[in-house]
Amino acid sequence: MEHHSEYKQYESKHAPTWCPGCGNFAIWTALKKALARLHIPPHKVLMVYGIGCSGNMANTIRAYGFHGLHGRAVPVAVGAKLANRDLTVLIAGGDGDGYGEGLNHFIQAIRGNVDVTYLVHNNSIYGLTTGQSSPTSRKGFKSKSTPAGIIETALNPIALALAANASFVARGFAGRLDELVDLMIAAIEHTGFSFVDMFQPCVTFNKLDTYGSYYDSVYSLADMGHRPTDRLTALAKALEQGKLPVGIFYQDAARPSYQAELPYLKQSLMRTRSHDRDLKRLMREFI
Ligand SMILES: Cc1ncc(C[n+]2csc(CCOP(=O)(O)OP(=O)(O)O)c2C)c(N)n1
Ligand code: SF4
Ligand SMILES: [Mg+2]
Repeated sequence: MEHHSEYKQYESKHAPTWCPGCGNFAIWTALKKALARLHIPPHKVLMVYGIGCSGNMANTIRAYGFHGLHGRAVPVAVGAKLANRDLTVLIAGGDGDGYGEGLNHFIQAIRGNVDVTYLVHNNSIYGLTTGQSSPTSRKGFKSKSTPAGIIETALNPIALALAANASFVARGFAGRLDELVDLMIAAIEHTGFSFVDMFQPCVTFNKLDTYGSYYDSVYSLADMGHRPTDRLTALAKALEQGKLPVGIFYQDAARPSYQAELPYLKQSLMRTRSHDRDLKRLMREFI
């Protein structure tokens, strides 16, 4: 159990602007609980946000933050981690941001196994732009952009991550808060690229993937005795039809992270070598 004052230290003075009942509230709470339980102080945390309702968490978490371009949160986070490995770097983005516009970055980050944690608020819709189909919308889903139903089949991000050989693959659900906190903790503690897809009901624009539909189909992998050490078993779970397993699908704790394999970074922090450069002009561009 986290200490209340530790939890509160991640709260900014800005309240979220999400619709009442949005699954993002639970993810926001879970994130603060996970950081508090890990005792990571705010000045050691960098949150990198995608663009979307998910990314609008940006000013509601008290930590370092970078609200980047749509689909480009992952490479920003990777760059920041390589520059300063002392930071705990987390990415919060949407399914459109990460599995649509930014999909290639996702796969390349998996290949590199850079030590960042990627949290995807998967509501199977473009929420911020008021309800267009996303890469995880179910086939036939009707939305503003697909009034006759989407023709494309839905992407399976868990299977994709496993096929690309991600070293940590998990899925949570905003309706199961305690489990989500545990998954976030395990992901942050994992050395290497850790990926958590999170079912996040969008109560305003997605009337198909609701709390009710998830409660009907979600079950815990751990309760079923799943051991997350075998990639093929994990893939079979990811491809299961009908029911939706949540928990850790797969973890390879032995695989070295990108940083560990780069002699240049082993010597000293990249940021400590930039003192002799004039960074003021660069800073002015971003502030
Ligand atoms: C390059 C680019 N393309 C499109 C947009 C418009 N846009 C902003 S948010 C968004 C979709 C967000 O959907 P998702 O990533 O699923 O986040 P959600 O709002 O559902 O949390 C789009 C298409 C943009 N800002 N930049
Ligand atoms: S539009 Fe959907 S995802 Fe965005 S805040 Fe509202 S309920 Fe949440
Ligand atoms: Mg979305």
